[in-house]
Amino acid sequence: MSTAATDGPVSGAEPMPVQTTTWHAAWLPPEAFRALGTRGVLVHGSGPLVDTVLDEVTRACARYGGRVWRSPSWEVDADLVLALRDAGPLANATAEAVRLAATPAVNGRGDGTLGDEGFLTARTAGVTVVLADTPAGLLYGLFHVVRLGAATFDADRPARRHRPALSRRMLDHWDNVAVHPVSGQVERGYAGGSIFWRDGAARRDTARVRDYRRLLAACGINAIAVNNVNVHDTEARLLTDRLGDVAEIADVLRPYGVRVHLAVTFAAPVVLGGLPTADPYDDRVRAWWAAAAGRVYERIPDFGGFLVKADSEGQPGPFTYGRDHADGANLLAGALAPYGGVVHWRAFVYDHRQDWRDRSTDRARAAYDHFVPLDGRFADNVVLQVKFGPVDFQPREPVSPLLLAMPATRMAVEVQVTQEYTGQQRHVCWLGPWWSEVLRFAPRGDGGGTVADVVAGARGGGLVGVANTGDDPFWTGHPLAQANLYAVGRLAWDPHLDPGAVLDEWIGLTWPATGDPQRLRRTLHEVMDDSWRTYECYTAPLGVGFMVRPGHHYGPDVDGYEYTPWGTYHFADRDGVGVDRTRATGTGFTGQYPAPWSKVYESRERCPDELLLFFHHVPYHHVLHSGRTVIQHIYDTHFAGVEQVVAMRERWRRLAGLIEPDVHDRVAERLDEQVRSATEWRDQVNTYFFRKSGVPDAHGRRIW
Ligand code: GCW
Repeated sequence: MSTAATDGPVSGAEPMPVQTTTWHAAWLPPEAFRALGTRGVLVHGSGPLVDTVLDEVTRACARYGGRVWRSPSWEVDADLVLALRDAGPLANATAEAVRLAATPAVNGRGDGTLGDEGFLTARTAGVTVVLADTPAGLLYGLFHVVRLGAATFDADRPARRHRPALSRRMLDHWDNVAVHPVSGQVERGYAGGSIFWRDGAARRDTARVRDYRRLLAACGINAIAVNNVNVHDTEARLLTDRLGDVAEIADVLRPYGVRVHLAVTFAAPVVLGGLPTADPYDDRVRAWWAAAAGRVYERIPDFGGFLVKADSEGQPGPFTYGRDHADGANLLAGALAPYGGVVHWRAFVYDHRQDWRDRSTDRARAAYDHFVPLDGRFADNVVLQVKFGPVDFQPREPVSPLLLAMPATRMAVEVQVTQEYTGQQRHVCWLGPWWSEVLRFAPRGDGGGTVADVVAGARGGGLVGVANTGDDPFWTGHPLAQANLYAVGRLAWDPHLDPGAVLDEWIGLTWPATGDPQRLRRTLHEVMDDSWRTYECYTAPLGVGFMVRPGHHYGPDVDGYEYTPWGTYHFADRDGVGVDRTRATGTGFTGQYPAPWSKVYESRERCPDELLLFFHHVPYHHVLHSGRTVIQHIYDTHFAGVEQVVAMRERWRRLAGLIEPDVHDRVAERLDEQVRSATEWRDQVNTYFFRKSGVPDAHGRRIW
């Protein structure tokens, strides 16, 4: 069971970090609480998460000289009131007026509440009021105030209701408990070791996790899976004799509204329970899962549920028993249902042992072909977790058609915050704009619903990000990669946020006290805004994907996957490049989309340039919408990409002295590496296509 099919060393790009006891404050430095900490603050309500709010406010006020009251208290001169609406009358007259006024305002909308996690803000007569119906809502309201900073107090604001669009906002940690010989402590981890596990055991010091839970709550994350979806022997036991370790993490995260989920192996009844089978139709198997779930809820009453990678890359699954994935998912769902738990069942199912000669098998088709026939058969507490693109977290892919094709199934969209295919946290690659594009994609064309709508609300499965964090002093290896983690939470809360505004929030929170905030903000935008497109420029062209070095997936290797069983090919020859996925002459993948996209992608003429080689095999002289030929586009973007990275590095240099030297140095080091790596990409890709095509660069630049 522990022999997952992972193609080579997967976290080998970085040496294990030096153990450290201090770490960067990320987006919650004490200064971020200054505006709040200088005020008089009343906290009204009770419950463990309200205690958390009080504790945060108390710490801020102790540091910056403010005052805190907890209701009931009648000597109140607060200029910020954080209150549960149903906790009774408020001592502060203005706040009480807002509370009373809010009731009809809220009642008149939607379900008449602020929701499980929502809150209302208003400022009037010198008092800022945050109201919530639940302690979790109050906590999110507090972090809203932190985000606004001084602006919380600068002018009157009408009452405004805030509710998360997506109720499930989750991070999946691909952390192993035991260091795996191939995938290491954290599979695809580029930020050191795990903050939960080390060398086969739980890390007993929870200080790091305590800081992490605050970061998560402050960006809106409310669930995490604490172990890798490739479940090896040691990790399988988190469900049974190592459950205590999971319970301890859950205890730490609970006061910040973050629920714990566990990745489990489908073979658990066999490998842990000693049964001869894991067949979903076997009564002993059902009983085993029911008992296992019962034990979990005894220890962790608010346990979120299971996460399962089945029949994928060597992980066991229902296919072994001639059952389908609805049978498999419903088995686990049945065990969790009495307790309100949910199964996140991954749709990443494809044949990783295909023959490269076989042109009829298309990995992009696999998830849809497996799952669409099962629509309507999944239990209510199953969430089908679908990677955003049909292949594998590439820097450019179309949106997975599966997300659009199962109206009777709860769906979550999965994005990769850890930068496996986007520079492994050595390259600056700000992914907010990419995820925003995915979430706003309208499957049936403009005017129809979006991907965000599919995953939104109580029935939607939400947004899941594969975590990019570890025990690195900067949390994410590359300090600027913190912004990606922040963004995944914020975009899950509100997928319509402008990613530029999210970046602004992150900058403001992370560096609240810098000498020249405008220069810092401007430079960070210059460095980060287009960094994802820059990365795309110097790597695989026009959506064709991969071309990375097999195994660790860092750096160029144009033909690295071309003759392998993994199903990721570009088919370059002397005449052209790209994968024919049309219905007319190719694999038929375009037929998995509804109109208008089925037609747009089918047509070479209408297909967007950036996805042309994903859908079509075209000659090098094919002219793009941009007016350039494909081959000239390849040359131009690769030269431009490197120039952009060089410019980034120069801009970053000019920030020396404006931010902490350790942050500056770490980013500077990584930019040197990014320039080196981008240059290597440019030269290998350009040379490869020059040699294949024989077409010279129109501008006579150096190609090797
Ligand atoms: O992209 C691939 C990665 C694997 C990963 C797999 C998955 C956890 O290379 O390392 O395994 O995706 O998403 O399951």
